[in-house]
Amino acid sequence: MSDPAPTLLAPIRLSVAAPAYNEAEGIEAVLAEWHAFLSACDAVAEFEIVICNDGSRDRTGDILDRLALSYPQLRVLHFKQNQGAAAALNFAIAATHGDWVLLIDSDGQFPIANLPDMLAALGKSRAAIGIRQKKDAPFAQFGSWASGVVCNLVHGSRMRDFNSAFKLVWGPTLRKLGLEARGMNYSTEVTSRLLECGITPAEVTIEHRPRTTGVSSMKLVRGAAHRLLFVLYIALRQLLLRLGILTRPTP
Ligand SMILES: Nc1nc2c(ncn2[C@@H]2O[C@H](COP(=O)(O)OP(=O)(O)OP(=O)(O)O)[C@@H](O)[C@H]2O)c(=O)[nH]1
Ligand SMILES: [Mg+2]
Repeated sequence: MSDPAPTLLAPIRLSVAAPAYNEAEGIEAVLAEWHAFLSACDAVAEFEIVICNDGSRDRTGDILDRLALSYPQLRVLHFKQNQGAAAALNFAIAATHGDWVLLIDSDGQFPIANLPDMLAALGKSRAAIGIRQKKDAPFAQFGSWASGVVCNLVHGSRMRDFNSAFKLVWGPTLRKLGLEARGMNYSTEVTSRLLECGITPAEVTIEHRPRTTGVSSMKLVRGAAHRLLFVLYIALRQLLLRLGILTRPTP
């Protein structure tokens, strides 16, 4: 049986889940921003922040461990070796307990002040996606646009930002999705899996800042190749689901 539908009448119990890789330069300010905002947010009854340090080579892990001493709501998980953003995010998601989980990057590009707009947009849906004002390099923008077009086509959906990493998802559903991606395709995968379960995420335009700290470790050519293969996998998966060769997951 599927979980009972969520209601949003009262302040929520929220988990924030994020991957972090070599974010030493900005992570302290980002955590301070999240903590201050969530502590003061009327829509949030209680919160936890679960961050997985993805085998960072800089001081990200040490800084997070130190911050956990001052922020009781912060839980830090560590990978000894770098496993990729999706693996780190999945590990963080599995450790969450909240009724709602906010997926967010830890480089400060998504202001957490977008949360009330996400909550307002939810309506009766179990998920909301933040539509970014794209400021990426043209090549990355094209890759994101093209993969969004193909994913919408195979799902028969019309998501305006299929690959946005900023999402608010009903916790029991998210924790059951059984995500498989390891690298940078996690945002595409979460949207795809939600649609597979019959959940059409609400969408709302959000503020999205350019990266101001740390260094992007995105590998353009390898990233593009992985994205292409991943989108092909999603297309094949949808075909197998339609043919009844795979079992359709329940929300
Ligand atoms: N690039 C990268 N990011 C990782 C990894 N593991 C965890 N992350 C985190 O995943 C999130 C997204 O990575 P970003 O490099 O910011 O990806 P992006 O936002 O698409 O690219 P930028 O615009 O360059 O920031 C960040 O919070 C990273 O700290 C990893 O192995 N590589
Ligand atoms: Mg980023």
